[in-house]
Parts: sequence; structure tokens; C-alpha cells
Amino acid sequence: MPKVPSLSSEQIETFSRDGVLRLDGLLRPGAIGPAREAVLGQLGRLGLWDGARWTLPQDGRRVKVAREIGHRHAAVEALIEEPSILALVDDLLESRAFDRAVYKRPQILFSLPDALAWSLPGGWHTDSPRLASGERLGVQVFTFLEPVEARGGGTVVVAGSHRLLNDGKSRVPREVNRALRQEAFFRPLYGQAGGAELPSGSVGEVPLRVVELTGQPGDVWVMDLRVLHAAAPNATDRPRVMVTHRFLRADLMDEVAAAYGWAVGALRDGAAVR
Ligand SMILES: O=C(O)CCC(=O)C(=O)O
Repeated sequence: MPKVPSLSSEQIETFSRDGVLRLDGLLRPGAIGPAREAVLGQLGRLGLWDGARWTLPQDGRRVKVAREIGHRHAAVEALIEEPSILALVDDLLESRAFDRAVYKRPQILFSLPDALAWSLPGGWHTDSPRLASGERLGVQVFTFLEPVEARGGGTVVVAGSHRLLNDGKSRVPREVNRALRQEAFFRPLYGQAGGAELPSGSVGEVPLRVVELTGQPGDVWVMDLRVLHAAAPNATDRPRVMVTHRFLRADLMDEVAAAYGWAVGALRDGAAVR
């Protein structure tokens, strides 16, 4: 497959600094359109979408994504095979192979409007351990099947947080949370404060800021897997429909298993990394 030109040196620098980067219109309409149709078709069968408009449940009902929408849609799975996505991942993994056993297919992120006013959520986490080698385990890609505007339920991330706790010690996500909550910047996130502003500040020399992943269908965000992030409330009047996938470096899977205290090779048959 021909390599599609991917990131500029400025974009690589931004990604190294922030751990997150937005790429407008990276996915072509011919790829995002069928994925959108597949998922919205499913939401149509649930009576939420009539082909042009949303009808929101008035009874507080929630949608169970895995059971009611499902994650297995060929057109959605095809998104992560798009040359533009593969080139992006190849750039950021420096041409190393990624694992296909742990995360086999992309995941739909769906949330109905669920808040009158937006506030900082709880549930901050990482999906990767810190590795003793200091290596980045991989990247997570997000895109949108419907426009997601500010306060519309887009995932929130702490830009810069991947640069913390790379001190030669391996830490599973629970230990990352425990260490970060000692820092003044993170206390409002782990506490109950729940303000409406997106905080910015620093820990030591590392600048940090909370960023909401917003965008239009086909826009892509890519995130270093070490970045702290959380699901956010949706304070708009339309559902949030996103797709995400994690690309993990295959050559680091044994180090990941060791970080969790599992046997070498434990991840080769596809156990979840959490
Ligand atoms: O935006 C969301 O629903 C949560 C995303 C998330 O936490 C994840 O992908 O790990």
C-alpha cells in the first residue's frame, strides 16, 4: 500500500509536547459516510434517529452501546484500515508493528444528552501502564460520526499528562491515578469540585491543560496512551457519536504483561489492558 504523507515536524512536536493532536478532515467522506450510516441506522432501529433528526428518549432511558448499537460494523472497522490512519499510526509508532490481538476492532462511544449544564467529570484514567522503559505504549485515535461541539460529550483529556511519571518505574493505571492525585493541579479532577471551566496549570516544568475532543465527521484526534482522560457529560441537545481505537506497540506487550505482574506472553492471546 503506498504511504500517504502524514505528519509534519510541527505536528510531531505538538504531539510530543501535548500528547494529543487534532487532524481536521483526516478521514475521507467516502470512509466516514458508510460508518456513520451503519451506526445511525442502528440508532434508527432504536427509534432515536429518523434519517434527519434525533428523537430523544424522555424517560431517562440510556442506550447500552455494546448490546443496542454493537461495535461490529464492517464500515466502522474499515476506518482503522484507512491509509490516512495507518500512516498516522506508522509515523507515531515509528514504523513498529502494532498488536491486533488485544484491541481487535474499534469501539463506538455514544452518549445521549445527560446534563443541563456541563461540568468536569470524574472517572479520570489511563488505559496504559507507565512502563519502566519510559516508552509510549501506543496511541489512541478518535473520530466523530456526528458533529461534537464544546460541552457535547466529547472525551476530555489532560494535555501534557503523558510527560509525568516517566521515572523508570512501572506503574499500572491505578498507581498512576494514586500518584497524580497528590498534585495540586489534579485534585479538582479527582475530587468532587466539578467546575465548568477547563483547567490549565502545571506540575513542575510540565504545562497541563484540559482539552475537550470536539470536531466534525472525519476529523481525527490522536492521543498518547499515557494521557489522563475521562468520559464527559453531554450538555447539548444532540447525542455524541464517536469512534475510537487503540494501537499498541506489539514489541512492548511483554513489558506490559510484566507491569501487571502477568506471565510473559499473557497478552499475546488478547487479554484486555486496563
Ligand atoms: O468518551 C468516552 O466515552 C470515554 C473514552 C474513554 O475513556 C476511553 O476511550 O478510554
